[in-house]
Amino acid sequence: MSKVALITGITGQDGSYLAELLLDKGYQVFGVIRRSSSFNTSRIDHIYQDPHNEPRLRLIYGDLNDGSSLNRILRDVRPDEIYNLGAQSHVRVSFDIPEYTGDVTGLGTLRLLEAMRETGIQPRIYQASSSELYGMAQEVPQTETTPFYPRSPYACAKAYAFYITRNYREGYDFFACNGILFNHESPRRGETFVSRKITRAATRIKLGLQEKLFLGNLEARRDWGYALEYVEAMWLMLQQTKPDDYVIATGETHSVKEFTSEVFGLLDLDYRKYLEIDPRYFRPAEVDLLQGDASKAKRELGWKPKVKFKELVHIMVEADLEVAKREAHMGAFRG
Ligand code: NDP
Ligand code: GDR
Repeated sequence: MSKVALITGITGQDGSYLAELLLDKGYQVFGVIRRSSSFNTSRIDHIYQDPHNEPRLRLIYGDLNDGSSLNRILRDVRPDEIYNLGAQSHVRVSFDIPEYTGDVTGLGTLRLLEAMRETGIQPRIYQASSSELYGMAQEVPQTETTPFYPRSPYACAKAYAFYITRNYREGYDFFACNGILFNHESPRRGETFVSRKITRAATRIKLGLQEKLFLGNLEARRDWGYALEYVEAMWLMLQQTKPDDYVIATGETHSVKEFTSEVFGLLDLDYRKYLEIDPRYFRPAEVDLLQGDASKAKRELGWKPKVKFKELVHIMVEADLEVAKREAHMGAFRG
């Protein structure tokens, strides 16, 4: 009998890589999707439409805002493992829609845990916690014992989700894990996150499709890893003999300016000619420096990252150059 996994957020960057990983491992995968007036499954269409995966990948309508849908899904799917990746995940946007962010990203996790308690169906559960919890970092590098200091409505919602996950583990004996993942990127990263925004803009500039790149704070430093490797850590957490919380990171930190310079450099461009600062991208409260220490994950999960900063940038630039070439080709075709 193959294991059954339920993924919230399957249409996102991480959900798509995780679905691929679990299908490769022989799982039956169910993904929760939200109703949308336009298609939002572009990251998973290639696996959904692959006849080889039929009928091992199924999509079901549901929403983290809607507890009754989660109860119904649990009863129908009866998963062995849940990966709760669904969230309003954009930090800057969380300042514009704080209440909604709290509802989906914070209370959404509680709704899922309560659905497990109410139905008595208690799979192992992974909660997508975040390095944003460290916010105004109290020490460098950050480990599982570094105190949290959230700096945005998003991070406050993730703090609630982190603690409620731990609370259900301690209170009800749930096999519930928090993965405290530092920033991880890929060619599938959403285009409004800074890494992808830069690789998209620079490759488009290279092909004459765009003139400028507008960014906010260039001094913020992040520990950027490769999403494809990070989803493996999620799976590993749920395969252990006891549930726990783990930092997942590369251990390196680089500024937004360094990221920009590296991207443009690979394309033989001088970023200073194209970059402009737009204060609209500044945040009311910023997270200045993140650098993770993933020693515990290495020790206990046997997980360590292979792709570091330069290789990650290279992967993203190569992929976006292809996207830009297709756009240029379509433009020429349309005349
Ligand atoms: P994305 O923004 O790419 O994906 C978010 C997913 O959540 C999408 O599938 C989205 O669906 C879904 N979603 C949004 N609102 C709801 C809702 N109300 N009910 C159900 N699903 C919803 O995020 P990532 O893949 O980058 O990240 C995955 C998770 O990990 C998120 O929880 C994020 O906060 C967290 N995280 C991410 C890190 C990173 O660096 N990427 C680092 C640490 C934590 P739709 O397509 O319909 O919008
Ligand atoms: P972050 O990622 O906030 O760390 O959250 P993001 O890429 O949005 O920002 C990183 C840093 O870049 C600065 N920045 C800009 N950011 C964006 N988005 N757009 C810009 O134009 C820009 N200019 C400068 C930001 O100020 C910030 O300091 C991501 C999300 O995936 C979260 O869901 C996740 O929890 C954390 O990573 C870990």
